[in-house]
Amino acid sequence: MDVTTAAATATLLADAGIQRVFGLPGGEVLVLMDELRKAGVDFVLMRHEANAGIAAAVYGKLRGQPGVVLTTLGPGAANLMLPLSSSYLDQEPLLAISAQIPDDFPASHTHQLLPLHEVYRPVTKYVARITAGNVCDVVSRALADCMQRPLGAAYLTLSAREALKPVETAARGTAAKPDAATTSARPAPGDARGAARELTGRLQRAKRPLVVIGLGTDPANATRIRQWVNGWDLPVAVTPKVKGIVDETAANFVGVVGGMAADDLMCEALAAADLLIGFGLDPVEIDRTWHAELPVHWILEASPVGGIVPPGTPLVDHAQVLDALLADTPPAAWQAPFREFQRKRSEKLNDRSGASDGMWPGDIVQALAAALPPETIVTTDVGSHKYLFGQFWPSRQPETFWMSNGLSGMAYGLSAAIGARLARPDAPVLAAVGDGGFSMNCQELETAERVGAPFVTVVLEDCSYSLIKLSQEAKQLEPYRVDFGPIDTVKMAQACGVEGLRTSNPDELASAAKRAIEGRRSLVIGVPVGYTDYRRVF
Ligand SMILES: Cc1ncc(C[n+]2csc(CCOP(=O)(O)OP(=O)(O)O)c2C)c(N)n1
Repeated sequence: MDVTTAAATATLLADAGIQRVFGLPGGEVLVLMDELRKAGVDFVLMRHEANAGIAAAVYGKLRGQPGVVLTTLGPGAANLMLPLSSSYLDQEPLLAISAQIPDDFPASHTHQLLPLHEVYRPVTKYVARITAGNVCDVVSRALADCMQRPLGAAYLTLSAREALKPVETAARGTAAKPDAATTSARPAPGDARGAARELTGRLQRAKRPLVVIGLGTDPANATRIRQWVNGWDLPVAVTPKVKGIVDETAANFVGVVGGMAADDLMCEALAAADLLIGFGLDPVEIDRTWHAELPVHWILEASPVGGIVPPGTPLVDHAQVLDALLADTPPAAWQAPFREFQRKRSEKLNDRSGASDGMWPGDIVQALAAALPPETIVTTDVGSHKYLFGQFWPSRQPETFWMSNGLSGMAYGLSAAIGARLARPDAPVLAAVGDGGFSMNCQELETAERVGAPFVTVVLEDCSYSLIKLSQEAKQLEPYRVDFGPIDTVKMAQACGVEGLRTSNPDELASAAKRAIEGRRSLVIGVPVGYTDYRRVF
């Protein structure tokens, strides 16, 4: 019996271990959607394609495979720019598939016709048209490319007409199944032992070394990294996207670098180091230029996003380097050289002088961190609250903290929480979002309920795009068009079928969040905050 191109696409995805595709359909993708259903791949129906793409990417990264998002042509496909850009800059593997106008339509047919391949090529690793003649190769290659480090995106189109065509015999079963575990293996031509030896030599001479771990680090190496930095008592910092790769409550943890709260302090700490070790450090996360101005000893296993490898830096396998280091004894003993920075960092959370009437930002983080289990997955949106949580949420386990940082795109937090909850059905999930970001996609709370992905959302309410308001102030500009009126968070939650409450009491916040997480229920908690309080925490 003839296999259609849509059926072959669905089977290839199912065979690659894809269990869910996220999206929002149009008439032109219904056949592929139906084939996915028949192949046992669930369709997670969302309320905006951008949200579906973000949820898919986080879901995929947590499962060690590409997330898949499916949209219609024209407007649905156009809504993919945000998640594809996010996947590109934040290394979250995402395969986007949309419909497209068939090639053999008359040239005068311009309805919903966009140059999608040309638009998405610069932010993806692979773009192709699925046809009856190439379906196996194209789908397999797209899945594999997403998982090559640096992880990223691929974009495929399938027209409704092509979807129905029988697969050409030559195209059947020609492609090997992509295996996420092997495709994500890095090419590591460099000399790992040599790199470890050189690093040990530099550490022997250093008085104030600081290991800075970044996005180009595979969480699979977390155990080795912890053994190394803890066993050698090395001061360690992380960028936001790898929060949790080391235990942030440990004595050797210096802080989060890369534009979060207390960034001036972190930059001072970086400048005070006499050996900066950029372990998988990727400048895509850093909004200043210290990575280019300070001498960094890079330990990279793949090129950073953007492909610029610092001159003279060999690419080496991190696991091999770490194994070689662990086979050695510490070359020196360091006397907590960043103690003063660590003290000042934690003081920031508790300096309430001149605090507003809102809940003190430090209390929000500390109350929730004390109440929720260490395996809680935290997602944030983008804004002042992201800087707060990015710096001060004490991540304790790998892959438990998710934010948009390379792109820094608002409306990430709730979508990421849905993806995380579906990927890790047993993990508690907390989304911390601003009231601006919340109003961009709070309708996905209904999605979360419908697809069985409950999580707790804390909305920091200050009726403003506060990060931008603070930036206006810093530039000594007049306050202008950065405030908005309140939208009742509690009613919004209830309108989506989710329980909501508002509190100004940290204990009530913590116990409500805890109860909801223990009861595996969704809950939205509105917390009034004063935007001026962020000034002190930053
Ligand atoms: C899609 C998108 N639009 C605009 C911005 C610019 N921007 C960054 S933070 C921010 C304010 C976010 O406000 P809110 O969600 O209320 O969070 P808060 O800063 O108040 O914590 C804006 C508009 C962005 N990063 N992403």
